[in-house]
Amino acid sequence: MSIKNFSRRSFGRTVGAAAAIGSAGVSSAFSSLGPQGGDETEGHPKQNFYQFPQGFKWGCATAAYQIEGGAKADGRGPSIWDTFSHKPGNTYQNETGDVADDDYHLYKEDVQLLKALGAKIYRFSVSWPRVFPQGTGQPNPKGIDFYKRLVDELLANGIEPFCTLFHWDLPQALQDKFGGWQSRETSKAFAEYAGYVASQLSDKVQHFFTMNEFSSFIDLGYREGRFAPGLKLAPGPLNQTRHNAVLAHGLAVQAIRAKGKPDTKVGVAENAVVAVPVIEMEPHVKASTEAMRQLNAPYLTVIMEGKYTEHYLQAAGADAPKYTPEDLKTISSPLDFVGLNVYTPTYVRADDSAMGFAVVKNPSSYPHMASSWLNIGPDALYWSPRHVNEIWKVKELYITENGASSADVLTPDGKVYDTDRVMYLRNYIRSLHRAVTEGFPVRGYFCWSLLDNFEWADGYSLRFGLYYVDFKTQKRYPKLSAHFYTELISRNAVV
Ligand code: PNW
Repeated sequence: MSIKNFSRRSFGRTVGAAAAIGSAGVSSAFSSLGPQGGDETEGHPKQNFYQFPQGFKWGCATAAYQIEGGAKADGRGPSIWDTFSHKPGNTYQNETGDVADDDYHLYKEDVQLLKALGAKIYRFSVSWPRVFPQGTGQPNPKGIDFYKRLVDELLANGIEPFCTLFHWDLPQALQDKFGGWQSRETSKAFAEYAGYVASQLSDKVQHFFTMNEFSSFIDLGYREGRFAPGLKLAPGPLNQTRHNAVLAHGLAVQAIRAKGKPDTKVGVAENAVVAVPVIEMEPHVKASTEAMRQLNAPYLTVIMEGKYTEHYLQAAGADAPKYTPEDLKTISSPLDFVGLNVYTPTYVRADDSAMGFAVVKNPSSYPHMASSWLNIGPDALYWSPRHVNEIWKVKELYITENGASSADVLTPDGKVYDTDRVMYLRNYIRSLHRAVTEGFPVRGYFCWSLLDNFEWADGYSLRFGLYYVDFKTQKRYPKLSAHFYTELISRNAVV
């Protein structure tokens, strides 16, 4: 495609309201960028070395509190994120998820956005306080109905629903009554809720994730206080809180199996620390494998192994969690698949310490995306599935999140040229391709995220969407990255 061609061709109609984006929407919004399906690299071999296996599933992920809005609609109870975001000083410009993307009302349009990308899978989360406004007790029929309608809409559009049960919006009632995850009463309540949702949705939803990202909601919420509920616990209570969360996961796995349809599949979506060897050679590779186990000790490692690593217990000393052998059995209930949220690498080298590895601190020049923590390291998307498979021999893996924040600018004619996000995705997905080619059982990839949304403590200041959202009008605009992803999906290859 020549430069001349680029400037001469029209940009297509500005795609405004979500409803306006039909299945041809993404490509028509960027029609100047060339046709779909062909190979435009004139004079070059037409082989694509990044072809994914047939049947590999591509899709997007979102989370209830980040997109739904409708905070008081149809009997929804408050969550700890409602309380936290309404307390001045906790979020960027005191922003809240009260309205967010208003997906509670616009979900049909948002399903069309997915369809326009060609997505075959969608990972959404259920808002616990929509279904149980008080956390336990009587379910709210209007709450679960919303998810039934969403699932029907997805299926009617050829998109397979993947359901996450906990993406951080704990019912406020459970925080008030039990201190949230500080008590195993909350773990038990979670299992009841999970079983109920499975009983209601598993006729149409096959895959359930219990929790999303233990370290984010526990360590940021109960240790650093940057996330809801905004606590800064001492090491002892913190370790107990972590334990209660993995216990909740295990109890929920059992409840879903007990209450769901027989072929229901259960897993977890974890942002495991990804240990990447500083150089791909022994002994750094070996060191990174051990680092992967040790650095994930309180969450993924105990879930997969049924015990805390000796090093974790030793380092915690008197602050180690209190638990029974039965707890460990529950926590390590067998899973059908593991979901990995992958954003950044943690570099590791071999050293002479007892554990045989050291974490290497990045220099201040290390590149990152708009989020200051989002260091760019495509290799993470190779090493995460490789380590998890080599250490724990999993049946199936999904990349349950991967994506990037970018300082997106909407041009007057409704375009967003997020070249940095495209660069990020292209390189990460190439690394994923390597993992798949080497035989690690990754079955699908969910891009974070479908559309710009409430980015927790960062409010609406950081945008992760493939679709740009004008939060004043609720109009959605496909970004350049949406066009990129549409092409990638249609060819099942990196473009
Ligand atoms: C994940 N960190 O969160 C979540 O699952 C999403 O809800 C979120 O929007 C997305 O990644 C992008 O941030 C994280 O500070 C939040 O390292 C913070 C961190 C990592 C992940």
